[in-house]
Amino acid sequence: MFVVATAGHVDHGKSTLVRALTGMEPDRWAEERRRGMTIDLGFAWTTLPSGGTVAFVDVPGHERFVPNMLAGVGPVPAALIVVAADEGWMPQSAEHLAALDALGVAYGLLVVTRADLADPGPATARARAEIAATSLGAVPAVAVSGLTGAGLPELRAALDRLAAQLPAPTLDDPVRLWVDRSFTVRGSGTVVTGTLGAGRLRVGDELELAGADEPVRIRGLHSLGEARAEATAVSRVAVNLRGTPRDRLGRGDALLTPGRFHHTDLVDARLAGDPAADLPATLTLHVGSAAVPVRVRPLGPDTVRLRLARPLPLLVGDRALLRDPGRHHVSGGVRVLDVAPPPLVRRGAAAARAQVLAELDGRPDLAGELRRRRLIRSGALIRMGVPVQDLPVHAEPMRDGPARAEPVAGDWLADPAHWRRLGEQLTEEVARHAREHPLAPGMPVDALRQRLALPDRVLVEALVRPPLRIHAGRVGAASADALPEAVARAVQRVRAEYGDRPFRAPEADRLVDLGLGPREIGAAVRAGALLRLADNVVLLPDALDDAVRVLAGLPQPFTLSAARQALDTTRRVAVPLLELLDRRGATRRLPDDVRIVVT
Ligand SMILES: Nc1nc2c(ncn2[C@@H]2O[C@H](COP(=O)(O)OP(=O)(O)O)[C@@H](O)[C@H]2O)c(=O)[nH]1
Ligand SMILES: [Mg+2]
Repeated sequence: MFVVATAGHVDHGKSTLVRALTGMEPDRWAEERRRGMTIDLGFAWTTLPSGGTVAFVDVPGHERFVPNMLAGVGPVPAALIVVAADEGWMPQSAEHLAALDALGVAYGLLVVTRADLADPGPATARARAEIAATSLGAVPAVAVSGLTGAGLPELRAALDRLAAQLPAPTLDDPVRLWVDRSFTVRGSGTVVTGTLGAGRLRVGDELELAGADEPVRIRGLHSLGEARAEATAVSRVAVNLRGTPRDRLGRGDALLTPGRFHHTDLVDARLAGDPAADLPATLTLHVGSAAVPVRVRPLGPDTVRLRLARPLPLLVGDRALLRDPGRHHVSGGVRVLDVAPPPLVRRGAAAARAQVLAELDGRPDLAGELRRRRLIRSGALIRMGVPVQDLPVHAEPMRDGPARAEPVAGDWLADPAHWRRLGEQLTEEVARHAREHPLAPGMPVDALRQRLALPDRVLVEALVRPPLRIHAGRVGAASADALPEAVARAVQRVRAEYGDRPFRAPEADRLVDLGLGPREIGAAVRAGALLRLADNVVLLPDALDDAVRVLAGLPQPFTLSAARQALDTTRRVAVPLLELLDRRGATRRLPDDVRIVVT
């Protein structure tokens, strides 16, 4: 299906044209028919000569109803610009065209109506010149009469050609269905309609609705008046929602693929075209079918910060327009550059921000986002409209290596240079902590998290690299090398004196002579330099494996005394050593105080 919105001044024949093409009545309201004037959006459709379907969103032309017009064209990628031959270019011709331009609409047709009343030549020439200067560029023009039907076959053919030019919709993209109508159908409940610009909807799907805690579920789908199990972009759809009260949603709300959009009330954006120097401080932002008052804070020459009166599901790259409702004036288009911009608190922050924004163009840029945000969850980036997979990641300067889209921990993504700096900082913090607390068993992970200002413990854990290690919630050196000098020297002496008698533990006096008190022994044990069997009973750490080897050579089962002799040691060592081996499952104790080596 191909969806096209009308545009043009009131009474130029838009609704008459839609009626003539479709045989359907776009003016839905009694009041519209009584006054002969479109007030709200109308919807109609027909089959084209190619067999394809075109659906029209018919908009009001009166200046009072421009907000309704904008809700209709916002989500629609193509426009039918209607100008009456007898009246020519008029104020809302200009305002509607400015709106299409601001939204970046690139596909359209010029239809000069009421050609039975006047020569369409002058109106065509003027309109073409106006349109050529916008995002629509040079467009084909057709002269028609809604009264006589002249020109309608040519218009149908032109519509077919326009439909063929439109880019193929992206069906795998997340859904953001901007609601343009909501109503209640007896027996079915709440129904909303909109133009599905991307993605697909299926009966049974769950969707997100801003402000609703629970997802909403699709109970039924209609398109072009028929029930469907699935609707794909681009199409007009009516969605019946299960259990969602009518007053929960209306025009300007959006039904969303869950987890794919960030609701934001603060965006940084670039103004399109030649931004007016005297942009009012308060304007209305129109995007999709939504219209929200915004406060405008200029940042750079063509960049602004917008504070929205209510949050909207916006993505990087979104096009929107700013309008001054008091002056009936489209102030211009904006392109969203950042949907989660940093607060501007320090002096000079706004100027610095303007410099950052000057570099952005609204195209999602993973490496740039990582560089600016340094650390962010991939889900948060996706919700901003920055795909994390399948994106070309720009190589950073060689020494940093390429930016990586693989998480550094959990779903955290990091700027490579920042991650490397964090790693260095962590090493420094741990070293400093060790200097200040030489006998402490490393620095607590949470203290490190705070020192490095990291939002998540898993990031600290991921930054720990050998020779550092995490043990019992602390980060410290894994090897004896990092022990305080004096302790390391004492351990060396133990090694020299007992290396050839590995199961002889230094006597308590000897430990005192060596300067190995309980705290020093604790530090050496945590560093893996000594093995503690009991208070004041320590061995070198390889003793356990050696002991198992020796004991395995004994006739099984063996007694404590046999073990003591084989190991050439004393009861003081043999008893706790065998108990430790029991606990580790290397030996098993049987009745009568004999043991076997477990193989
Ligand atoms: N003679 C003539 N009248 C037309 C034509 N198209 C529309 N009209 C009349 O112009 C008036 C406004 O038309 P309408 O379609 O409501 O304009 P809209 O406000 O742009 O939707 C109506 O009285 C129509 O009958 C046309 O091609 N020829
Ligand atoms: Mg109308």
